[in-house]
Amino acid sequence: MATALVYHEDMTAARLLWDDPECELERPERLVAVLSLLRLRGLEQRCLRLSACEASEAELGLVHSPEYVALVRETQTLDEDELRALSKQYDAVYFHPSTFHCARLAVGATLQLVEAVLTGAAPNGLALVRPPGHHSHRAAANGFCVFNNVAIAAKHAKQKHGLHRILIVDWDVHHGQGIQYIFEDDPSVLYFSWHRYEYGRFWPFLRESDTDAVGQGQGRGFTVNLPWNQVGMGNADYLAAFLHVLLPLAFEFNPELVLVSAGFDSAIGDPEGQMQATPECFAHLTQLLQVLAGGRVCAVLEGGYHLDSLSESVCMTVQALLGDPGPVLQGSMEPCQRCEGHRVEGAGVGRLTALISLQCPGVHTERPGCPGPSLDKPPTRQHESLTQDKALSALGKFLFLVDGILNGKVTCGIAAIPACGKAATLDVAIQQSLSRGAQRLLCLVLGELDWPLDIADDGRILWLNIGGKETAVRSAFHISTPLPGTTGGFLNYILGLVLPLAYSFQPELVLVTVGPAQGLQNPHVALLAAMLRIPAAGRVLALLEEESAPQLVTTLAPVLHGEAPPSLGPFLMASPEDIQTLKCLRAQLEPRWKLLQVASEAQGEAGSCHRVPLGKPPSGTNYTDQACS
Ligand code: Q9C
Ligand code: ZN
Repeated sequence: MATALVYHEDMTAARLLWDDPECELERPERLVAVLSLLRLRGLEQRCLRLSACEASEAELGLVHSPEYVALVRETQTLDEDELRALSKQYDAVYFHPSTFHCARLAVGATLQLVEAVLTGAAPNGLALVRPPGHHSHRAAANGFCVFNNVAIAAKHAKQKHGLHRILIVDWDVHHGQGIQYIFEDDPSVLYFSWHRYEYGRFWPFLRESDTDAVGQGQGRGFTVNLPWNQVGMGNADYLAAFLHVLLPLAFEFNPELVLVSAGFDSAIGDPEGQMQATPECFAHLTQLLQVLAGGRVCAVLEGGYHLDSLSESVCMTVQALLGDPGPVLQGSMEPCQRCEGHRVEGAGVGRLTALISLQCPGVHTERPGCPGPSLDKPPTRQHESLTQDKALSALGKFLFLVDGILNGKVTCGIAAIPACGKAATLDVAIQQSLSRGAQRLLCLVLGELDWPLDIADDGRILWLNIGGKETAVRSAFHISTPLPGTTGGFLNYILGLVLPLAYSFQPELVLVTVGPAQGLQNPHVALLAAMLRIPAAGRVLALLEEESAPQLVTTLAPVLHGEAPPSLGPFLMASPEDIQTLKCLRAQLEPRWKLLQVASEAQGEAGSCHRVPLGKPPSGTNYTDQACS
C-alpha cells in the first residue's frame, strides 16, 4: 500500500492576467516545480498516483452557498476586464477563465485523497492542488483561495464516512480563517493553526487569529490558534509548538483522520512567511502527525511561494508519508527566547486542555499505579522484521547490528536477550558504540536498571530510566522517574520530556531497553518507539528480554519500519502526582535542554520546586527527592 499522490495538470491553467504584486506569487510554476522535484527524487514513482476529477456541485455545497458557487461558475465566461472587476471585490484574489475548473479539480483531488485513505486504498497521501483553499469562506473567495478544499473534505468525511473526530492541522504561515469560521461551533473538528501575526499587523489582520479565539458554543475549545508575533521562527519553535501545544491536545482528542492544510510559506526563504524552518522540519512535523489516527494523514497543498523551498519541503513531506526514516534535523534546538508573546505559551491553551477534558465523555482519572484495561490486541498483519533471529543470542550478531546502525548500513534493529544478560548486553552495546566514536547515545530504559558502573557520565550518554524506583536527576544526562500511572501521564512524559530531550540531544543511536513487567502495555511501548524513531532519524535498537520478545517484536517491528502505532485506547488524565513529578523534572532539566521550555509553565506551579543547578552532583545525591516530595 503506497502513499496516494493526487494531481491533475489542468490545475496549472489558472494564472494572473494583469499586474498585481500581491497576487503574482500564486502562479502555475508552483505545481510544476513541485512535481518535477518529486520525479527527480524518485518519490512520485513510489506513490499511488491518482488523477484528479472535478468535485460535483453537491460536494461544493457541503461548505459553500449555491449563490457563491453560481457566481464562480459564471467567471468562466467573463472577459479580462470583468474578471478583474470581480477579483477586486475580494481580498487578495484573482480569477481566470479556468479558475472554476481548477478550483473544482482542487476540491475533487482533496476528496479523492480522503476517499483513498478512508477506504484503505492508501495509508496516507498528498493532494497537489491550485488554487489553495483555507482562506475561502462559505460565500467569499479570499487570499488566493476559491473553494475551501480541506473544509469540504472534513464535511465529506463526517457525512459520507460517519467520522466523529477530525483534526485539521494548518501549518501554512497564514491563518486559515475560512476553516476556523466553518467549524467554529463544531466539536467534531479540532482546528489548529499557527500563523504569522505580529500582534494583528500581518495579513489578514484579524482579531480572531489570536489565542483567545477558541471556538464557540459546542465547539468551544476546538479551535486552537498559535500566533507568531515575530518572523524568523525556526525548527525548534515549530517542534516546540507540536510537542507542547498541538500533540497533547491531539492525543486527547484522538482523531480518526488528520487533514493537513499543508502550506509551505512557513518554510525558510518564503517571501510571505519570512520564517526560518528548513524543509527537513516538514518531514518531522509529518512524522509526528503520523502517530495519530492510525497514520491516516491527508496533506493538501495550500501556500508556499519560494519554488525551491516549496519543492524541497513537499519532497520531505512525501518521504515522511512513505515511511522513510530521517532526515536528521540540523541546528540548535533552542526555541526563540528574546521575544515575549509568541513563545509557545498556554494562556489560552491551558484552558483548552481542561475544556476538552470536560467535554469528552468518559474522561476520568485513574488511580496512579492502577493499570487501565488491557489495550493489547493481537496483531493482524505479518511484518517483515529486522530481527536477524528470533533471539539474537550471539554477541557477534548483536555487535554487527550496533555497527550497522552507526555506519548507516542498517536503519534499526531488535534484539532479544535472556533476562540475566540484559544489563551486560546494554553495557556491551554502549562500549561498542563509544569505541566506534559515537558522541551521543540515548539509552531509554523501561523498567528498573542502573547506569552501568564502568561507563562515565561524560555527556556522551543520555540515560533516561522510565519505571525506575525513584524520581531523580543525578545529572543533566542521568534521569530516572517512576512509571506514570495513566495513559495521559505516559503521553505527558513522552511529549513533555522524552521527545524534547531526544530532539535537544540529537542522538546518533537510541538504545531502548525493555524489561519484563515494567508495567507498560505493548501499545505504549509501540508509541514510544514510534515517536523516538523520529528525532533519532530511525536509528533505534530495541533490546527485549526473551520471555516477552515474541509479542513485542510483532508490535515493534512495524513501527520501527514507519508504520503507525496502535491506538492507546481511552484517554485517562494524568494524576496530579505524575504531573507534579514531570514539572519537577522539567524545571531541573530546562536550563540544559532548551526544548523543554514552555513559557506558561516556566513559573507557575513548577516554581514551587526548588531548582537545583545542574552539573555533577556529589555521588549519591538525589536532588529531586530532596526538592520535590
Ligand atoms: N504581504 C495562501 O497562502 N497577501 N494565501 C498578503 C502580505 C495575501 C496567502 C500580503 C496572502 C494570501 C494560501
Ligand atoms: Zn499561506
